[in-house]
Amino acid sequence: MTAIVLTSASAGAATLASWDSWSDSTTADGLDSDFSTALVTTTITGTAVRDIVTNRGSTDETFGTLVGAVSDTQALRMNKPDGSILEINVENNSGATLTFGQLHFDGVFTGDSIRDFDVVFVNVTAATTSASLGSGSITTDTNDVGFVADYDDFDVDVSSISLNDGEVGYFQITFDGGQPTGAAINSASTIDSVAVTLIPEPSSAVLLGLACLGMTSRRRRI
Ligand SMILES: [Ca+2]
Ligand SMILES: [Ca+2]
Ligand SMILES: [Ca+2]
Repeated sequence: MTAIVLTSASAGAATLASWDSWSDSTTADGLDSDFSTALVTTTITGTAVRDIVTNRGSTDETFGTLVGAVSDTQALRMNKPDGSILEINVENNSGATLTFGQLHFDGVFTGDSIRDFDVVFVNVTAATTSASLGSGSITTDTNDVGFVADYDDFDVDVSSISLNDGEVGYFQITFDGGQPTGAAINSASTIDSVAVTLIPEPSSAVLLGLACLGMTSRRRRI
């Protein structure tokens, strides 16, 4: 029994939803994920959403550093003004409380575009906003030309965030650090290979283990 509990509890994070090919055809209702478990409804919206570009994309085959992206050449180009936000929306339809694991993404910028980011979680149902979950800066170099390239990897620990069954919320990534006085009008910031992971509820594994123990006990009594 002990072995079953440990195996279940240490199964690790599972991908909840991901965006890599950006094959969404209608942006007005949010950018549909390429993959999403049946547990949730997910979209990406926000003022930073500009368009899907087919001649850019991260080629490192990971969501952040999480292995799994197919690394096609499509990516999300962002609007440049400081304060532009992306919202990764999650509606919990699972019937249980979900605890998130990590938020992963790849990013690159060119010229004077936005590059610093900060992540919070807004629980719409509970009307609460978390403290900062993480921040960082997208860098660029001569290899990261903003087209098809090996983008920078970002992994943000969001395991302090849970969403109850039926609740709606979103991870809000706010971008900053642009230099709009510059003349580089062709510069852009691009994000790709976005994924949110889930930590399996340890309590479920424990309950499963206890249920098995109970069955064993009853069997022994028979
Ligand atoms: Ca891609
Ligand atoms: Ca859509
Ligand atoms: Ca990556």
